[in-house]
Amino acid sequence: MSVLNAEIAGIFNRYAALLEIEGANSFRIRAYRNAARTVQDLPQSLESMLKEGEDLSELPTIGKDLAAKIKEIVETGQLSDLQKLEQKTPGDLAKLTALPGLGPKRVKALYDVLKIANLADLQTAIEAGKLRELPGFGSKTEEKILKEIKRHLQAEKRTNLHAAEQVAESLLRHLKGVVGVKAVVVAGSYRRRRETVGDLDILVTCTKGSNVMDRFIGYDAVEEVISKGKTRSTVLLRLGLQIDLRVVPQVSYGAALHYFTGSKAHNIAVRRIAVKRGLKLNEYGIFKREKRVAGRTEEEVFAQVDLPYIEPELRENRGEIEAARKGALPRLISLADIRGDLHSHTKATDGKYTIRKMAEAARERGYEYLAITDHTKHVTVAHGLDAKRLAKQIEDIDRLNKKLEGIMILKSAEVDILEDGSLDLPNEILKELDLTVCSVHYKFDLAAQKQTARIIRAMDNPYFNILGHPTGRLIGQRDPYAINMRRLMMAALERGCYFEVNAQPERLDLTDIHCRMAKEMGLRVAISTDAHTTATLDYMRFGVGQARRGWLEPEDVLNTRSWKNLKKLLKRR
Ligand code: DGT
Ligand code: CA
Ligand code: CA
Ligand code: ZN
Repeated sequence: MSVLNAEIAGIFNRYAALLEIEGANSFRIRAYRNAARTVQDLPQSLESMLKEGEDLSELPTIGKDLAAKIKEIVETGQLSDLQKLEQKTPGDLAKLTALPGLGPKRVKALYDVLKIANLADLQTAIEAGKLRELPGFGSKTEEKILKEIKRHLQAEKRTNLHAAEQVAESLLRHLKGVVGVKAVVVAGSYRRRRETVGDLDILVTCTKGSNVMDRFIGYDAVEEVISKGKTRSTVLLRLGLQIDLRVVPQVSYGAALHYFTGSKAHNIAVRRIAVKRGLKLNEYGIFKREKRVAGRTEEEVFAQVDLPYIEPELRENRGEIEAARKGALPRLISLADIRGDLHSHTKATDGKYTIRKMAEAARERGYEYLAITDHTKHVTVAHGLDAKRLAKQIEDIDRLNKKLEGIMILKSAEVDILEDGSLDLPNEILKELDLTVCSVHYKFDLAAQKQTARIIRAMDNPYFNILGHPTGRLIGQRDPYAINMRRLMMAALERGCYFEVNAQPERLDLTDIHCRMAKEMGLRVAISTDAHTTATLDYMRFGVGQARRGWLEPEDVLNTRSWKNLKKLLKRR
């Protein structure tokens, strides 16, 4: 059995949803949701941890009972408790509870009265105007739900980059051991670091007679073999993700890698240049009449059309070819440029580890500093800090900083922006901090003008430094709240405030497009993980990926600087 962490998390989430419909105890429901989150965030596969004999009940939020359930899933591919519950629950009710505005109680009512058991039933009922006849459902609710259904159906077809990464790494390990295989690489949108992928495109070079195709379709997360050939096969995984594998000859490796990395728009633009020069370009190489003149490496291919190497993240036909021609490509930021993390949580609120543990983990990553940004009191679900608890945390950090070597802990907080644009804690305590990250966590549905004014008002506070997850979106789950981005960025520039690129793989907020907009306006950003555990400090790679897609250079990013230099930039005018 080869079971991916994403599958285990999916099973736990599904179980939690069904428990909720059943009306189970909320503590139990939350335990499964928390466990799903832990599993999803783990850097290592649970399967391999079990193989190495690790005690899973030592992981945060995983007790003995859940550890046993994980073991069962890894060994059998399923959870018998979930199967039992599924038999008791009609249709696809679990999925329906995931729609905003439809809690488990309402889903149950819809089933009991209208026999709505899945998304399609629900859509039909809304289109027939049946929902509004029920108590508690109006035409506004109908409209909102319909929009969510459509988004849901679309989002389902794409897979989050983080889940795709877990699949890719596990599959690459599976293929690398095969006799005769020389290179295995993931191309497509995955290589371009898009936030979600439609499918994975894997490229292989190997010696004649290698059984790589048999090995590929034999990967045990495969649910269905869609096609199998000598040079191309396609499978569908249980997770719902499709994978294409192509075998190409060594002489074509670079051309194929360029072709299958895309994007399609970039490929078409490059091919147009080739055609103008009387060359033919395809996945096998660049040809002059019938003779192959390049193909072994991507550099060779670019050189034939007089272009320097263009990084995959830039290949969206958004001006990269013109920039390359002029020698004006950005020198993209990379993970190695990052010198610290400016957003992290601890046990004091909804994080899982102590300040010391988080700081040590940051030091292990070669960082110079880590900002501790626990929630403030308005976020009651996270047990947010009031001024008194924050004052105590500040003292703790001062003391720890004297003891710990090789890492500087920055005193900070993720300060809630209240509805009227004031900050959740008084300035008397904010002024004791090294910096603040200020975020919107409620009242997402204000009109754009109001939401923008609310945040600008918050920036008027002299202790506002960085706007956390600026749009509040959750990929495939929650739309960004309405704001006037250009006005907000302008307001930040005028006041000496900055924006965050939140690196949580389900946030990636700012998006690539907004990173580019910030750069063009001269607004610098912080790339921050918002880590709630030590391991998720590694989410930095997702933020850096997004920033690279937004053409950002080290200079554009605050946390490529030493604390000494960063401190100067944070000083408000
Ligand atoms: P995805 O899977 O929707 O996230 O996006 P991609 O970019 O991975 O697209 P995919 O998997 O359909 O195709 C992989 C690459 O193959 C794509 O980025 C560029 C190349 N490609 C696909 N179709 C065409 C085409 O019609 N013309 C050209 N020039 N290239 C194509
Ligand atoms: Ca793809
Ligand atoms: Ca594909
Ligand atoms: Zn937040």
